[in-house]
Amino acid sequence: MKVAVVGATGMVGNVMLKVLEERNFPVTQLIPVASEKSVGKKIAFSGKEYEVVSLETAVSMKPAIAIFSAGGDTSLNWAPKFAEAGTTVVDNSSAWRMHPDHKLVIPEINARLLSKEDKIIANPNCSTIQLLMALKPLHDNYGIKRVVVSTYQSITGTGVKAVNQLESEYKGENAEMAYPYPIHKNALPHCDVFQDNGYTKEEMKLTNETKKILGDDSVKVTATAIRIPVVGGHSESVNIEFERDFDEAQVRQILNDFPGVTVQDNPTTNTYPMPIYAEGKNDVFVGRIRRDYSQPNTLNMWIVADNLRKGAATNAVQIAEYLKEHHLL
Ligand code: 2RA
Repeated sequence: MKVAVVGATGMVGNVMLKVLEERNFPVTQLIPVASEKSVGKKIAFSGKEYEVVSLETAVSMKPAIAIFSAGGDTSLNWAPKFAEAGTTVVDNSSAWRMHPDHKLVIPEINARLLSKEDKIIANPNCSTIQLLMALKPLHDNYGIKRVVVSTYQSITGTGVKAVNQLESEYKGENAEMAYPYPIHKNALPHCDVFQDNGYTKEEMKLTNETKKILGDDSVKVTATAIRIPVVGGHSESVNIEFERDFDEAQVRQILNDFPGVTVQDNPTTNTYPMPIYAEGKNDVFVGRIRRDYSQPNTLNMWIVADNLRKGAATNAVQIAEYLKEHHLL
């Protein structure tokens, strides 16, 4: 199968290539795509070398699938061109996520909605994916009324410039700033841009995407997204109010039984999810599961995942796997 990776030289693009290889996705020809300045660069993939090509060239090569991680503008302009040429696009940008005609997919949750007619499919935001992997099985069992989530996000979500800023600040060197302030020894309550309502785009993605993926506008979500000097993955402190009461042991069982979720939860052995453990893994890790005694039917938990993997590349590749396995290409 001819597969294009648009943004192949970027941080997420690199992980997409790694995940495609790891999962033996049946790539007969890779089409690495990047900006003009990278055209001609060589990319090693599955024991072969491929040359980076331009977007125009990639469209003309008619890949079966094009997995995008190249920013919203590129997706808005080029996903339709690939789709018109018969390519199915899986897009990791925010461009199509809330578009009413396009599906927002986490395979373990709603891949069954996909059809051959879906030519541009949206990959949710990284912090949304890991949150929903835990929320969905609990929503099905207990009905979620309201979610309060605080995220503690890896600088890899911002990109290479942020990683370089932290490294420079750590060494006491001048840094090209990815953030308005130092990130070393700091925590920034500022992920993406502020909106008129006082929330950042990142926080509103958690609110809006959660409702779309659950298919339930009645679920209330409020979020605070924080950037911290960590590289392994995003962490989330989540408080969930349910319609119905729950049993904590049953909650653990429901979560552990959900594909792609691993419960790590034993305070007596200091067992709980951490970014240094989640890094490089594809599962979503849940721990610190405990009743919120301040109000009925309410639960606290801690969710950690590698934001470049399940939060981006792995989820996108899993969508591609579902499309192939269900003959939807
Ligand atoms: C972030 N979720 O972490 C956003 C984009 N990857 O910055």
